[in-house]
Amino acid sequence: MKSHIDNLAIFGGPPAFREKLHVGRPNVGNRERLRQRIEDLLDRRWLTNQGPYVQELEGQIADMLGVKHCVAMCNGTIALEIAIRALELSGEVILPSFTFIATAHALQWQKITPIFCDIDPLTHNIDPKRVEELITPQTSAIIGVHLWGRPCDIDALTHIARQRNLRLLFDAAHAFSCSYKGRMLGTFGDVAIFRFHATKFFNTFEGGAAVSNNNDLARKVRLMHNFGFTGYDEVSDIGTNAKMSEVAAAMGLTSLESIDEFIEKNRQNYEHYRQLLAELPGLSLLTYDEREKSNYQYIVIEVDDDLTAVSRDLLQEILWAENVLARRYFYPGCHNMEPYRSYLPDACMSLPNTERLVRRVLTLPTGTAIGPSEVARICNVIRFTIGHGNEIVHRLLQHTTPQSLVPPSLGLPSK
Ligand code: T4K
Repeated sequence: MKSHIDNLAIFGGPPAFREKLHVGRPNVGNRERLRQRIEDLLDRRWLTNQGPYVQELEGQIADMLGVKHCVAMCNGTIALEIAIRALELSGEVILPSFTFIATAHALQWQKITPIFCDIDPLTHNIDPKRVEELITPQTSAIIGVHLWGRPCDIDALTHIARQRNLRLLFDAAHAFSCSYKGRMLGTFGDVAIFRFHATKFFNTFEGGAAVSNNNDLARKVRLMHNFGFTGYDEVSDIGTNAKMSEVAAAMGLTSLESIDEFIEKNRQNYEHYRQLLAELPGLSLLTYDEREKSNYQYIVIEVDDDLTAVSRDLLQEILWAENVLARRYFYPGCHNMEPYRSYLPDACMSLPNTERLVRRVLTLPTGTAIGPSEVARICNVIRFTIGHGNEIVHRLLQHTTPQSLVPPSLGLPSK
C-alpha cells in the first residue's frame, strides 16, 4: 500500500503488481465443457459453414434477447458492415465520434460518409438533440452506440428515425445482456450488432452477431454473410465470408453457461470500485442504472483536472508504472483519427462534449481475472495519487518539462 510518494513506482518504488494487469482479460467458462465440445466437433468433422454449434448458439442468443433472428459472424466489425450493406445505406450516416474506430470505418469502408455527432456528457451516448441538427437530404441512417453497455436514448432516436424516414442501427458491441426499460438491447431499431471478441465479458475468441426482428433484412444478412449462396450452385446477391466457425461457437455456448457468473463477478468488482473511489475530489465513477440489466464490464472513471492537480494522463502514467494498464478508451475520438481528421479538420468545433470527455475518461481492470484484493490495491494507488496530487506534480516538475508533466521513459502506447 502506498503511504509516501516515494512508494509510487513512477518515483522508483516497487510496483503495486508484479504482473501487468490488463483492462479486460478474457473470461473462460468451464474448460471441461469446452474440451468436450471441441472433441465433439472434431469427431463430427464439421468445422464451419453453419454447423450445429453455430445454429445452437444463434438459437440461444435469439431466445435470450427475445429477438426473432440472430446471425452469428466471425467478428463485430463485419457484422456491422453487412448490416449497413443489407440496409442499402448510402450518402451520410450520423453516429457518435466517441466510439471504437470500427463503427466509423464500417461506413467509410463502403464509401458512406460518417457524420460525427456530439454526445450527452452525462450518458456518454449520442445526443438526440444534436442528431436532428445534422440531418440533411443525404442522410440515410443513424447509428446509436450503447457505450459501456448503457443504452442510448432509444425512444428519442426511434422517434427521429421514424419522423425523418431514416434507418436506425445500434452498435451494441458493449451491451450484450443489457436492457432498456426492461427490454433486452438487440430488440430495438432495424438491426443491432454485438461483438464477442476475446476481451468482451462474453467471448467466442473472435466473433459477433447481427440481430433483428425484420424477416427480410435477416434473410439478406444471412445470405450476405455466406457469399450470397442460396444453394450449392446458386448465388442471389453479392456477399462476403463472415461465417462463425464451430470452435468459436463452442466457446460461445460454453461462455453462455457461465454468463450469470461473469456478470456477477463484474458487478462485485464494480461495487468494490464504487465504495473505494467514493468522494474523491475531481474523480467520478460512471454508474449503471440498477433498474436495468447490465453486464458491468467496463469500469469507467472521469478525471476533472479543474478539481484535482492530477490530469487523466498523469493518473494513467502513474497506474502504468504500477503495472495497472488502465486505458483511455476512446481517445482521441474518431474525428481525430485518420482518414476523418484530414477531411473533417473542423469537426472538433461541433463536438465540444466529445472533445472534453476524451481527455477525462480512463477505464480500469475488471473481469473474472481480478477480485477484491486487486481492486483494493488499484484504488489505493488512485486515492493516494489524487490525495497527494500537488506533491506529485511538484516533484515531477522538478524533473520534467511543465508541458508534459509525464516522464517520457514510461513510453505509453499511442492508442
Ligand atoms: N464497436 C464498438 C463500440 C467496439 O468497441 C468494437 C470493438 C467494435 C465495434 C468492433 O468489434 P470487433 O470487430 O472487434 O468484434 C479492444 C478490442 O480489440 C476491440 O475489439 C474493442 N472494441 C475495444 C473496445 O477493445 P484494445 O485496444 O483494448 O486492445 P486489445 O484487443 O489488444 O486488448 C486489450 C487488452 O486485453 C490487452 O492489453 C491484452 C488483453 N488481452 C487481449 C487479448 C486479445 C488478453 O489478455 N488476451 C487476449 O486474447 O481493443
